[in-house]
Amino acid sequence: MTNREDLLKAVIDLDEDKAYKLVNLLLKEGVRTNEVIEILREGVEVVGERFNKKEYFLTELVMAGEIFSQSALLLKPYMKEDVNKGAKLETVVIGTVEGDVHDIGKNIFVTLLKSAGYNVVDLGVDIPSQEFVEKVKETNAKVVAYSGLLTVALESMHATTEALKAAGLRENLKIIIGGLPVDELWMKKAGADAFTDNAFEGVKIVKKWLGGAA
Ligand code: B12
Repeated sequence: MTNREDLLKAVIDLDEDKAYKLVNLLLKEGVRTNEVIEILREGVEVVGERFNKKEYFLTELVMAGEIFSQSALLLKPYMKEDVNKGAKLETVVIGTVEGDVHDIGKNIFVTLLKSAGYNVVDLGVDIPSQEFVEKVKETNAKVVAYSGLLTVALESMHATTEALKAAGLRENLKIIIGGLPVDELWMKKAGADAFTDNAFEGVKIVKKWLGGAA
């Protein structure tokens, strides 16, 4: 088995120590953070499928989340090398929308945006629409980003955009949504301008909007 396959297996088997060793090994071998994240994601996706089939339970979901979060910390120093600096220090407001507490993917996107030189205001998880509105107003942000992994997050994303519209803030604002289930339909229903399930792609989109080296 290659180290990549070993890592995938370690995540699926929830073998924490082995997973961290392999992440470090791959990084030392020069494998890009993007690729390591994709392997980890594939692993937690299998964990999610097993959870659906009732082969794994909430404890295993928590474990999978922990493995991903800790691995993301190992990746952090390498991410800086994998994104180019943005030209301007514009502000991006981000949060996981109301009803959803998944934040591992959001945190990866936040790290990448910061590495690219943006000023990121991370509201956290389970954020009511009004909190997004207040922060956008306060910071004069040109981009707002919603993260969400649960089906119910779509309703919250829609509500947040409606609240931004009601506050008269939508016109000069770009909205990007991200998370495992997002697609074009979600983007339309959420009233957003862009979507992606890849944090690196997300940074490229933000750069296109705000300026900065591609
Ligand atoms: C870990 C995990 C948890 C952890 C979360 C820990 C944490 N701090 O985030 C815990 C245990 C808390 C949890 C709880 C629950 N979970 Co959960 N969880 C997962 C799991 C296994 C992995 C998610 C993950 O972190 N993936 C890795 C990250 C890196 O991927 P990602 O989020 O997609 O992020 C990438 C991109 O999407 C992107 N990105 C993410 N956000 C954003 C935002 C922007 C703007 C951009 C540009 C990019 C971007 O960047 C990342 C890197 O590219 C998934 C299974 C799966 N297939 O994903 C289930 C899953 C999401 N959970 C699920 C469920 C059902 C739940 C619970 C309801 C379980 C329960 N019975 O209590 C609760 C809900 C709690 C709540 N209110 O939110 C379901 C959702 C089903 C659905 N359709 O709604 C899933 C799909 C599992 C399944 N197959 O059933 N969960």
